[in-house]
Amino acid sequence: MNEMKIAVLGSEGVGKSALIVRFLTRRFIGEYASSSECMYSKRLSVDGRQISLELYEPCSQACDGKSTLNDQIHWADGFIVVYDISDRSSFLTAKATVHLIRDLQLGTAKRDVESIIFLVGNKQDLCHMREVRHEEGQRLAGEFHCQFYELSAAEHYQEVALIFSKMVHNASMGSKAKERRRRPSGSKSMAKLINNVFGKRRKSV
Ligand SMILES: Nc1nc2c(ncn2[C@@H]2O[C@H](COP(=O)(O)OP(=O)(O)OP(=O)(O)O)[C@@H](O)[C@H]2O)c(=O)[nH]1
Ligand SMILES: [Mg+2]
Repeated sequence: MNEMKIAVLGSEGVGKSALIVRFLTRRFIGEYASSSECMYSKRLSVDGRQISLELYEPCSQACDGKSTLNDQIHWADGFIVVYDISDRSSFLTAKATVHLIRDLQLGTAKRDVESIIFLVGNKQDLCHMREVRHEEGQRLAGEFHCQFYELSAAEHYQEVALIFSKMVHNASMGSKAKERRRRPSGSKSMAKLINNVFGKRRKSV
């Protein structure tokens, strides 16, 4: 069984949990507790191979510390960097994150990092409140040679599923020679996930 580790990064409230849970359950669930980091596990079959997939979402507050982000970058096989198209500051955070991933990955391994970083502009349904133009996302992705998607976790299940399966495919093609680090936290049980989903109410967008 191959192991695969994907980190879903981005500033607070951009929809990281929404995207992950949409992929895992097909459902859009609007509210999540965000006080702790989360690890989600799923087994799936890709190109005829069994893969044990781990999706990691750091606590967004802790994400500010560069050393923590460094750990996540060394741990993961692939990165989904999310911003909210209606929040320019989240785009700037995404830019800094992509920058750091490229720097660290290029510094530690000579493998092709382009296919394992996806830049994702979420909340496309809020286009009437848009602060980041589609072309800006495209340009940033072009600059860093990563893949760019714009979508809505709330409205587009197919696109969300496509992104995750593409990432799993791309990351599984990459070299597995990278030394494994300990994962940042333990796996999240379904009970904890459900707790997270229903445990805390937050203002809807
Ligand atoms: N309109 C709209 N709202 C969304 C979308 N995706 C997420 N949201 C909302 O944005 C808010 C934050 O979503 P989360 O999934 O908790 O975001 P997060 O990035 O996990 O946030 P933290 O864990 O707090 O860092 C919630 O109120 C979601 O309902 C989307 O595609 N469209
Ligand atoms: Mg979250």
